[in-house]
Amino acid sequence: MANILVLHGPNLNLLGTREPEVYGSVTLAEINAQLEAVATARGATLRIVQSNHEGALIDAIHEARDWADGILINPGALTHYSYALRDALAAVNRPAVEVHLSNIHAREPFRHVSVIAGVCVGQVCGFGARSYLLGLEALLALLSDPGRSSQ
Ligand code: CA2
Repeated sequence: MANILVLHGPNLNLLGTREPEVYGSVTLAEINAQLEAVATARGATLRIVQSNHEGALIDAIHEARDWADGILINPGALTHYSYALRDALAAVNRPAVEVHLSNIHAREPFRHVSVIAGVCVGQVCGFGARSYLLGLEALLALLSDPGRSSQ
């Protein structure tokens, strides 16, 4: 059974309450419920953390070393500049999938760069809440791949 850390970065607690034209009308609680449903169907366990604080996200990544098999992360705006978050993901040596609701490559130039992408196995963006579900499916498929070398 796979244990997955799901991380939501700054401001994602506001989902569904503001800017629905950019981020949709689904709330974070609804996204989390959908993720739990996928996890249950796949026999996986999730621990879900949302924080508006970079350090709290980094602490959760460090703690994941002790229990998690993989990490699903929407780093929010930290995506574009947090080398500290990148270093934390690299340090724990667990496969991570980066997800975004919006297509960051079709938005303002500063959002085109992810400093996180290089330490993730892949990125899913632009599919709204479905990006999270696709990202979780991809991570679970990777973890159950018999040809994958263990960490
Ligand atoms: O598209 C995404 O998932 C983002 O990670 C969302 C971040 C943004 O900074 C990234 O460039 C792309 C912003 C999250 C803020 O979420 C809000 C939700 C509702 C109202 C206001 C902000």
